[in-house]
Amino acid sequence: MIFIIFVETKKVLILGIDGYLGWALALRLGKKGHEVYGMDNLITRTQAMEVGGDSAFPLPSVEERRNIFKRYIGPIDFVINDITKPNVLRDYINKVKPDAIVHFAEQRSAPYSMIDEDHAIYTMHNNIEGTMRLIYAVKDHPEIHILKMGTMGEYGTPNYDIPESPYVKFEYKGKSDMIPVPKFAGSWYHWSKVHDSHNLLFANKVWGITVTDINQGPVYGTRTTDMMDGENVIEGLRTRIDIDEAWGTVVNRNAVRAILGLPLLVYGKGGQTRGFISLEDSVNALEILINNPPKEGEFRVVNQFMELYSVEKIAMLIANATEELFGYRPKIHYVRNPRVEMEEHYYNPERKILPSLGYEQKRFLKDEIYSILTDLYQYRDRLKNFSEWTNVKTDWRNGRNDKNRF
Ligand code: USQ
Repeated sequence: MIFIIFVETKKVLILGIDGYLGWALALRLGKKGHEVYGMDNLITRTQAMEVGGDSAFPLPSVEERRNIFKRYIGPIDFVINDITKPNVLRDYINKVKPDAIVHFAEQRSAPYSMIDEDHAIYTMHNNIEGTMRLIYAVKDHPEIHILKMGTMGEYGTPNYDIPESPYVKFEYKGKSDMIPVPKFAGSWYHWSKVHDSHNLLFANKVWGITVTDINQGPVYGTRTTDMMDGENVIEGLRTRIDIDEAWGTVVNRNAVRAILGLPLLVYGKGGQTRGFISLEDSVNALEILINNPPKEGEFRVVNQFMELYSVEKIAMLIANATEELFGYRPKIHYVRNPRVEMEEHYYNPERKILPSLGYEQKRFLKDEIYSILTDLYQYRDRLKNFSEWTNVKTDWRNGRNDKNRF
């Protein structure tokens, strides 16, 4: 007997389509026959350069991206615009009438938000305002499913199991009530996402908008299956990969340091534990959440991560793989932690929703690190230009620029 699985195709609007996750998700959705619409103000391209970085792989222009997408994947509408501007989003949503909107269009770097007062205020303004524009654009449209990319860092590292729900029971002096899950973020960036989550929760309560609030851990990886032609990556389909101190996350950035023969950086004791997820698994999870929306008017919280690792363990995995692939072993430097965070702590977030939707992890960090190192190695001459900017630059405690920074 032959079973045919029918997946309804949808119109999906990706805000932040030019980014690491946005582009990778666009490829996936396009490949699966969904109609892909995207908007981006391209600011990450400029902001990465502001701090001495750039994508590890050269990034095609928007025009080139549109063309290569059409050639390999299918039709796409990729609009350059800023969602924080009045009416931009409302007008585009009214034109496209999407089934789902995935919101990545935010300043996504914790260090960038901690550089100084101006960067902190920019982060708050940009992130909160963009989400508020989205909320007002869809307030009368509960039929549109909003998937908001938040972060596991909204919770901080509490000494209790992190629930996967908007509310939790709170007891005080013999009385109890359901309150929003307490959060204690670790940077202005992470706090901006907490404020976003609260604003969305309030809009859900008042107007019944339909939301999946995704709390994702740090993402790693240089490719997804949608960028591949057999064993080879189609270079023009690659997504941006940041590797500098502000925009590169701990796995990708230390992988570049390994390629360049620099010591891997572990902040403080290195016991900081996070819920990591590969780019491939992130895209798979988002696809499942889009295909399985919550009920109209529901606010669904999803903790999106696959494996818990300490940053020390990650450095060891990278050192081992580098030695195996290239015959030298990078040193591991334990540097004074530039952040204010716990370096040893309990960490046990709940994760039920994705498994309940049939989600299965496809990539594991201990294996994926080999493809990351192999991909980056091809670009080592380009990466040498950014080596200085992979060093520690931003110190949470002084809250201003390193004097040699710019
Ligand atoms: N760390 C090191 N060495 C480094 C860089 C970082 O030990 O060279 C440590 C940090 O102290 C931190 C952990 O690694 O404890 C993670 O840092 P990160 O730079 O990989 O990630 P983070 O700044 O927390 O932010 C990243 C993304 C952000 C996303 C977040 C998910 O930039 O957009 O929201 O991961 S989470 O960490 O769960 O909040």
